[in-house]
Amino acid sequence: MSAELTEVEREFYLEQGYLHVQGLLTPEEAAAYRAECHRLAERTGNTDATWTSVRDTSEGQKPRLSHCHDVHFYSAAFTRLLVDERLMRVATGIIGPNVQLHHTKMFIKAPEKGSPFPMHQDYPYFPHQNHSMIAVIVHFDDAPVEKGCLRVVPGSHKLGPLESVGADHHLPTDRYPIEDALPVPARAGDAIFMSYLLVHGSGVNRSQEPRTTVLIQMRDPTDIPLNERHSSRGQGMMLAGIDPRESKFEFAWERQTTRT
Ligand SMILES: O=C(O)CCC(=O)C(=O)O
Repeated sequence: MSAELTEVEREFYLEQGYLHVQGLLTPEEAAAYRAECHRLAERTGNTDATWTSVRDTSEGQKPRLSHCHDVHFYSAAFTRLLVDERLMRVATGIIGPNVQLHHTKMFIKAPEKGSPFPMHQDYPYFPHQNHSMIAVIVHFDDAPVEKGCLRVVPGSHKLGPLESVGADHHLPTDRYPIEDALPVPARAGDAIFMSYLLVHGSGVNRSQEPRTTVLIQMRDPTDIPLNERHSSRGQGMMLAGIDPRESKFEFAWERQTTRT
């Protein structure tokens, strides 16, 4: 890790596997991003992303979760968010000076029945050799417990990859019930960073308000993916520093061609 984090932040992240940064964005910035998300959801229509294992639960009401993958391909506001210096201070502090985009996704948990996320690690979706991958969940409105805030198992990143079940790769619900995990309630403008090995999930949004977030997944560019299943638009874009793997640049007229 670089010296970008404070000592307290560094210790907390290393021990717990996540870091809750309060007020990373101002309330005004969060409100503007929130409006951008809701406009995007209106433009892109019904894109429910409720996990298969919870689709038919929740007291007979179908849970709802609006979703958009690769948000930075829909609005330049999100492209600016990706390289926000306050976000990159923490990302480089955890990953190192070079930070590469893996993917982004917006989630709007509907009021009253906003879908839960079963407890899981992000690891099985995009395993990497050195486990440099982290996510940050940027909150654009308040996410108290009743809104289905993020829940984590502190320190679980130290367990390494765990065996997951089902098509959506969640952890066995009897061993990892959502209710037993630590709630991390957040305010609009807060950002929660976490290792892709951290066991996490979130509950149902039972409140009258939607819960609006964007999740950004990032890695060290030298970390090697163990499979190529999870590709996204813009993957590989550098958010901080450089890609040290780059092959030497050549101007077009310097290239050797075999044509005569
Ligand atoms: O937004 C949340 O509550 C959790 C999202 C999550 O865990 C994921 O997308 O992997």
